[in-house]
Amino acid sequence: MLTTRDSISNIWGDRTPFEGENQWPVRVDQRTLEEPDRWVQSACVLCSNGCGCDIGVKDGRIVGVRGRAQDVVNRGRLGPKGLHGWEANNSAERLTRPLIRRAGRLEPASWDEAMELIVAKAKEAHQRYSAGSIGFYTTGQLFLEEYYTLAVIGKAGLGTPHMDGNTRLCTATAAASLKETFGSDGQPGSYFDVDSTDCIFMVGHNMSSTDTVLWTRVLDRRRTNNPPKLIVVDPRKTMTAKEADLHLAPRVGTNMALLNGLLHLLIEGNYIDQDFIDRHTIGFATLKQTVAEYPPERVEKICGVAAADLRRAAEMIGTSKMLLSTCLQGVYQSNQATAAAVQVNNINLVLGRIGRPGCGILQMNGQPTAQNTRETGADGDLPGFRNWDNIKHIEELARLWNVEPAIIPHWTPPTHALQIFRYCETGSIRMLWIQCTNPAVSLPNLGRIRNILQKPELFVVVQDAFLTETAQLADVVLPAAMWGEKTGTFTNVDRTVHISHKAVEPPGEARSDFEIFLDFARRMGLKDKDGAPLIKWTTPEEAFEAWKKCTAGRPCDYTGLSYAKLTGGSGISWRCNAEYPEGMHHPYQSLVFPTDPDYCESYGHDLITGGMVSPEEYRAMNPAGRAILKATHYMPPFEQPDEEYPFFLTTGRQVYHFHTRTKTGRSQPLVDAAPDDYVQISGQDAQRLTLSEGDWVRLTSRRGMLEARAKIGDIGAGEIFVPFHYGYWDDPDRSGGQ
Ligand SMILES: Nc1nc2c(c(=O)[nH]1)N[C@H]1C(S)=C(S)[C@@H](COP(=O)(O)OP(=O)(O)OC[C@H]3O[C@@H](n4cnc5c(=O)[nH]c(N)nc54)[C@H](O)[C@@H]3O)O[C@H]1N2
Ligand SMILES: Nc1nc2c(c(=O)[nH]1)N[C@H]1C(S)=C(S)[C@@H](COP(=O)(O)OP(=O)(O)OC[C@H]3O[C@@H](n4cnc5c(=O)[nH]c(N)nc54)[C@H](O)[C@@H]3O)O[C@H]1N2
Ligand code: SF4
Ligand SMILES: [Mo]
Repeated sequence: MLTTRDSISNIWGDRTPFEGENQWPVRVDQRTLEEPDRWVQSACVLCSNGCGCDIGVKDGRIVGVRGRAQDVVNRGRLGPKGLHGWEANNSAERLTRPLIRRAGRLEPASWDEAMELIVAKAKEAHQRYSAGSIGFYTTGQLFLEEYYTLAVIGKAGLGTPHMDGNTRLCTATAAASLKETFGSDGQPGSYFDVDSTDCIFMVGHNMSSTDTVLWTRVLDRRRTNNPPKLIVVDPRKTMTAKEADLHLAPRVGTNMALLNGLLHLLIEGNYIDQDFIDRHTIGFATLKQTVAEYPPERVEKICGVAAADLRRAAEMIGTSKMLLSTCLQGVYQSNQATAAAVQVNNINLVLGRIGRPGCGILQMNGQPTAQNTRETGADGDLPGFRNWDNIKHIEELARLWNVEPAIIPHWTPPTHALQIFRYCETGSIRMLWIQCTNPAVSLPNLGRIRNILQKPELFVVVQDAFLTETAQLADVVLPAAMWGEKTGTFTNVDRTVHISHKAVEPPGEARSDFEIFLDFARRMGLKDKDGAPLIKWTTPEEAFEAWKKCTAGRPCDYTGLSYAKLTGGSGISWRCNAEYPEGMHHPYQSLVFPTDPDYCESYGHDLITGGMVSPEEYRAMNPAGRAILKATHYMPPFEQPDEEYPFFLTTGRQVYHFHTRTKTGRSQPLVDAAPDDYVQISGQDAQRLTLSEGDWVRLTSRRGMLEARAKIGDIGAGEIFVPFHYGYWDDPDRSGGQ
């Protein structure tokens, strides 16, 4: 038994100050409850940071983890979730057998029975109502090989456009903003930028709680004689904001005005790099004209941020030599999400701060493998960042998979998750297969979602490791193997690919998602156009090799990677190919962006109306390898506080729990550290309502209701914050977000 540090009381551990690319000292964090008899290489799946770790195994059970000293992402460090979350694997509540609903009750069944029922329902729906009657709602937490298999089944086997991930609630905006600006998804920045930058700008990103190990890297940089400046934009005074040199606290939903104001000051103050703008971007004139309408005094009125503070932010950013910008849910889940994320891209671009050390953009992901959902097309996009609106890209995939181009859905944009649920509600989708996500807790408007999942005409399959709130509403439940119980690869925010080897057997009859998808394809008899099996791989490694072929020549080129290369050392970032065999920190170091009309992933949208830019319009714009500066005006949120509902409610995370707590809620130290929900409210509002710390509060909105204890302070007047982790399973008598 070894615990190198108490990550509950000391979340980030002790400081190891450093400066300079790749100079972050090693600190190996370990928590093992028994002495392992072997260690198995993996990476953590409790956030998108992607820390390299080894799984400690004794007598066929996981007994702990330790960080991998040689991994470039974390140099051995792990945060509280990483050090504790593995305990869920050993929970007695794991699903061990398939379940089928019979006479209203979920009852144990064999795999044959469960899979035959799923296949019969899928065939029936397909034959009677076409492939459009089958929908998939997947996740940001499976492995690359699993997603790619699923994507090929959906696109080339069934031909349904209705496939999306919970990444729609999460970081679809990151992808969308990168497509609008750079023509394709793919992270411009790298964690290495933290090592050398002199300025960090975090917008709506509570890094100290949600990417604890990346935050550790930031803190270690800031404890030197030459610390990078830190500017944080968040309505709450989070632990992240408390560390900042400058904290801008805009009203919820006003990012757009603040960022336009900042762009205006950067242009007006002549901090911009005109030569870079002329050579490497288009759209500057319109951007300049648009943001000119956001002088600091107007921004102050809209956002509540003092004009002097905005000026100071512009000066701090403008006078720096480098800039690392990050965005997360305070942008992506807020008003004008894509448009605001795009303005953050624009800030780096007008300053010419991209594609070199210390100069990056991290349009963050949240879930550990969200990047792969997008790359492989399991979210509806096309694999390898291909463009569904470009027939040449469709033909390429058809050749690769040996199918007719017509089967690959490309006649309309891919259906997004909320529209999939809408089709389930209206009845055109008859079968919904949910994997590795818990929408009965995590989708908006829960009452409605639970009603949809319970519709008798809708056949619902849920593939999970636990009998979640969602699984309880399913017609068939498939018990899934989790991380540690299967082999595969996944890619973190800064494109670093890790391999996670199988360490232990799954409990009971649980099977990996990979095996389940292969079995489905086999039983469905999915074939290519020569009558051979559509899915031509049987092991994760073979799937990875097939995936590599799909990425050749695309921005996310994996062709230089292999299981052997990923095993033994550190994770490696793409693009990784013959030209860059050790991967790339800055995919845009050449300053040629993937905006060429024949190459780009998307022709983009109007950021106010969402209307698509046509291929002809895009060609006329002729970006030809230059980044696109897209300008947008601020629009107030559709729903504003009023007399009946006087507060703005936002929801998010706290450090000790992951999402709906199916994992972290099964680790006693994490439960003890954060046992319950809370309602964060300002001191001013608490006084007015005569609320004291810990008092019970009932929140009601137009859509639901929730009861929890008050936590007072560190938030603006008129605003309320609630962690979204807490569902129903611990106290059925209490209202946890109805
Ligand atoms: N501990 C922990 N870490 C996690 C996760 C977890 O569940 N727990 N989940 C992972 C996942 S999937 C995700 S997506 C990430 C999310 O990570 P973050 O985005 O960092 O976390 P959130 O708490 O969702 O939201 C971030 C901040 O946005 C602020 N905010 C709200 N509205 C606005 C606004 O209008 N403007 C601005 N500027 N800020 C606003 C909130 O006050 C909040 O502090 O975390 C990942 N890491
Ligand atoms: N109110 C509010 N709602 C939100 C958010 C918010 O900030 N506020 N954030 C949104 C965001 S950013 C996110 S990412 C989502 C997260 O929402 P969810 O995806 O619903 O949350 P999780 O609890 O991570 O659900 C993952 C499920 O997969 C299961 N699982 C784990 N490993 C495996 C595996 O290997 N295979 C299979 N088949 N199952 C497995 C787990 O048991 C769990 O039930 O919530 C979104 N909803
Ligand atoms: S920062 Fe994220 S990936 Fe790293 S240990 Fe913590 S939860 Fe795991
Ligand atoms: Mo997320």
